[in-house]
Amino acid sequence: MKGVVIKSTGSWYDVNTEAGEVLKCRMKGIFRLDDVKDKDTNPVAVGDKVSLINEGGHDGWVISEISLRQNYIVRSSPKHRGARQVLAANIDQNVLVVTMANPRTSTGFIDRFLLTAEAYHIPTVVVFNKQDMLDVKTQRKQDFVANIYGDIGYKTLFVSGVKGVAIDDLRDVLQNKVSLLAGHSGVGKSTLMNAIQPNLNLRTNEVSKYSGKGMHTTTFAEMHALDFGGSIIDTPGIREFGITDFRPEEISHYYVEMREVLNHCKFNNCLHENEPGCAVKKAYQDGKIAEERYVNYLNIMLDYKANYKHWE
Ligand SMILES: Nc1nc2c(ncn2[C@@H]2O[C@H](COP(=O)(O)OP(=O)(O)OP(=O)(O)O)[C@@H](O)[C@H]2O)c(=O)[nH]1
Ligand SMILES: [Mg+2]
Ligand SMILES: [Zn+2]
Repeated sequence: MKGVVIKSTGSWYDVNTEAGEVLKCRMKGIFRLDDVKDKDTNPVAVGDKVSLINEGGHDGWVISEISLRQNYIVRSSPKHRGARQVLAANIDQNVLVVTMANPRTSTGFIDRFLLTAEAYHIPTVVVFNKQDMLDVKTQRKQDFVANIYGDIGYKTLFVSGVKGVAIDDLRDVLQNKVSLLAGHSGVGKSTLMNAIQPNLNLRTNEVSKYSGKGMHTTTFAEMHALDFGGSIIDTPGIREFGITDFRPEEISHYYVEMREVLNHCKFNNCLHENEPGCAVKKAYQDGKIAEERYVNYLNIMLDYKANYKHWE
């Protein structure tokens, strides 16, 4: 029997089989894909294609094999420093949900997410939710931020899960694809899914008035089939998006607008900080790379130096 993992709670996995039935399965023994690393906290992720065998009885379904992944996206584990957690596997696109207020998503977070997605060759659509909540100042901020990403080729959408704004546009983006829905807790991921398909009835929760942050309502990633074709993976809110797998000199390759110019740097190991003859820094000074993007890049580099001393 073959199927796709649609939910993983640690010890049990829900697998949607080719026969269209959802089976509760266990993992037996320790076997791993080649691209599953020791530092992974979860050997099987939502979206993994698996084979099942029945070892007898109602609870007897066991995952016997994991198919090679077409791709996957990871974040650093919120619990174990240095460990990584696979958010989902075999995805066609990311839908990154952001909000400019309540809670506020920073461009630093967006950039870290996008560069990880680029590294794994997964296209990302940036969805600005809560359009009904914007005051003049936040609207201006949103225009500014959305332009940065639109200018370098990312598709952007402006929606409201609560007021039903542009939900049809979102459906168009999702149709017939496997999409990963990601973003901070409280940005409205589950609310948007309910707007797209009300029979999903996912649990949502208010943003804390005290901290201005979400309540981490969704606790496990789960894949849901869409009536109009495709499927979508709701995920728990991501607090931070640490970058786990890259070397510092790789980072600029995953910044789409830097990738175009970095071959012209004088030194081929240029980190685009203060090296002479740096084409990236020149592009920034000439206004061809947005200041926010470049400053976030420098901050990512500083982060590396503070946390990943072992790379030298
Ligand atoms: N005003 C407004 N509120 C929204 C909108 N979308 C979601 N919300 C509210 O934002 C809060 C958080 O929504 P959720 O859907 O639970 O957020 P989430 O991203 O799934 O959060 P986690 O599951 O914790 O990661 C809820 O109170 C929603 O009603 C919107 O478009 N406008
Ligand atoms: Mg949720
Ligand atoms: Zn350079």
